[in-house]
This record gives sequence, C-alpha cells and structure tokens, in this order.
Amino acid sequence: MKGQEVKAHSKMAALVAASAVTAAGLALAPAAATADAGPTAARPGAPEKPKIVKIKATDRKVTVNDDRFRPGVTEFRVTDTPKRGSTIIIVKTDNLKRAFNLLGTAFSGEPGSADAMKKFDRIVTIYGGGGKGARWQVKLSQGSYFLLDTKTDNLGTFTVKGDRRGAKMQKADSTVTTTKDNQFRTSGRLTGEWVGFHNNSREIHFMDATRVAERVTGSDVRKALTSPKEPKWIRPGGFFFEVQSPGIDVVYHQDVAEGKYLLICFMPSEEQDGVPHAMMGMWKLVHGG
Ligand SMILES: [Cu+2]
Repeated sequence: MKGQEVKAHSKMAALVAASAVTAAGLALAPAAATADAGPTAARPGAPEKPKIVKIKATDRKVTVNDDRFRPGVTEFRVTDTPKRGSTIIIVKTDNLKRAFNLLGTAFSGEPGSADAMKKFDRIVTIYGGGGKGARWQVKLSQGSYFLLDTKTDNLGTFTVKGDRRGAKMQKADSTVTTTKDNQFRTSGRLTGEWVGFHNNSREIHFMDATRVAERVTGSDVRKALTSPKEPKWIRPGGFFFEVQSPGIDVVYHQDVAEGKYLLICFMPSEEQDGVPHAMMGMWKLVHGG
C-alpha cells in the first residue's frame, strides 16, 4: 500500500517544476484585477448566504464563475476536471514559485526535506479542495488566491475583497480533527452529508478515507505500511479531502457509505526527513455511514 499511496499523492511534487513558469506569469493577474470597481456590499437586512463559487478545470486552465467576491464563508464546487485524479486546491501565498520549489524538496525525502516542508507550511495557506463533484465551505479573508489543479499543474486565480459576509458555515454532521501530535480525532461515527475537517495541528494534512474490509485491524494496517504489497482488504467507495493548513476549518459535502474506513495522511513530516505522517502513526480506523 505504501508505494501506491505515496505515488498517488506525490502528484503534488510533480507540479513543482511545471508550475514555476506559469506561476510567474499569473502572479500579476490578481493585482491587475483590482483596478475596476470593488464587489458590491450586502443589502442591509438581507439574510446572508455563503458565496458559491463554481470551479471548472480544463486541460489548459482552471476557471471560476466569479473571480471577485467578498470575504467570509465561501462554498466551492468543482464542476469539471480534465483528468481522473485531478483535484483542485485553494492556495494563498506571496511566492508560489518558492512554495513549489520547497514542496518538491519536501517530497524528495532527501536530507533537508523536513525543513523544506516546514518552510512551505510557513509561506502557504491551503484551504482544502477535491476532485470533480467536490463541494466544500471555508472562510476566506481578503487577498488574492490561486486555484491549482494538482494533476495538470494548471492555475487560476480569484480575488477576495470588500465587506465581510455574515453567512455561517454549514453545521457538520460529523467531524475529523487533526491534533497537535498529528493524529486523526473523530467525533464518532463518520456520517454525512456534511463532514467537518479541522486542522488543529501545526502541519499540513490531507485525509484519504480508504474503504476497507470489516475485519481489518490496527495490526493489519501497521503491517501494510511497511510492505510494498497492495493489501487485499481495500474496498471501493472511499473518499478524499485535500490538503489543509493549520488553523483552517472546512466542511465537506460528502456521502459516506456504510462501512469501515482507514483515515490516513501521507504528507511529508516537518520533523523527520522522508517520513510521511502515516508512518508516524497518522491513521485511524473508523466506521462510517
Ligand atoms: Cu498529515
């Protein structure tokens, strides 16, 4: 399992080289967009709803149906992606090129990779994401943001500006929290249709919810993590919440089919070179549905 999972998520490393050039070109886009009139303010007394932003990715670019809107709770919906395995993440950084270079080093696992991961975390904030059909809410403050297709490395941008909307986030039916010691903590059984994902730790995490056979135990997971072989107990029907920075709370619209799940994160550690969080114990078996 180790090999397959690391491969699936090392796609983030692949974006490094390809995106560097594009990033330099796009860095001007959000600034240029601020020249025209700002987003309109809320009508007084009107009940505020989360802003809904539809994301469409093609094999050439990532676009949104509205690229200037007010701060506050924002709901993203990925309506289309060019490839299977494409996920779109929301990124805020002042130096995208440097961020990509650091991430490349972090995923290399070479000496210094943990430090690179730490530096990456410092200069980047990631607000979750997902593949085609993904739908999630997150609070955004003012600034310029990037939309990144982690498969094609294509980028889009949007600007958040103006009066804060008063909308509240959707209440979660169940929640997963990542803790200070990089563990998953769950509110109980994992149920939809809204699943909260809170990053209370000091590092960036994602959550791969792999569906597994009912009989799977912690000992099976530990064995699989040190074996190059694909375990026989993986079942179809899992889901995936994209990377999220410390302090960021997201709520995902997610159907959770009844069954057993292995929650697991393979982001590189900030403490040990070349060691993904999963190898340090960042996984949890949980029932859902
Ligand atoms: Cu992690």
